[in-house]
Order: sequence, then C-alpha cells, then structure tokens
Amino acid sequence: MKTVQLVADDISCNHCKMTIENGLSGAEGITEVAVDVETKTVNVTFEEPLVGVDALLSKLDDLGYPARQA
Ligand SMILES: [Cu+2]
Repeated sequence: MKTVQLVADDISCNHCKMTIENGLSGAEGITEVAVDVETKTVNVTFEEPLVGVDALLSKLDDLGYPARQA
C-alpha cells in the first residue's frame, strides 16, 4: 500500500472535493481518497501495481482536475 499527495489547483470548494472523492474511490486498487480544499491537495492511498501515480493523474484529468505530484 502506498500513499501519494497530489495537487490540483482547480480545487476550490466542497463540490470539487465530492467530485474527486466520489470519482476516485471505488476504482480498482484505490483504498482511500481525501481531498483538502484549502491546500488543494488530494491524498490517495492505493495498491500497486493495480494503480500507479500516472493512472491517478489521468483519472483526475478526466474528472476535470489536472494535477501534479506534490
Ligand atoms: Cu468546487
């Protein structure tokens, strides 16, 4: 199990938080998703090799929140 912190500058409110948390959690290999609106960070706990950082970034992109690794 691995945890990564990603930053998405477009996170601005609780709606963004819900969109990302709902959009990521439940996907295969993703154990936990926590979005902090104030710091615009997304903390994801996941299991490799089911998911990797690149896949997480691409999912965030699809949700409308381009991100980078913190
Ligand atoms: Cu928002």
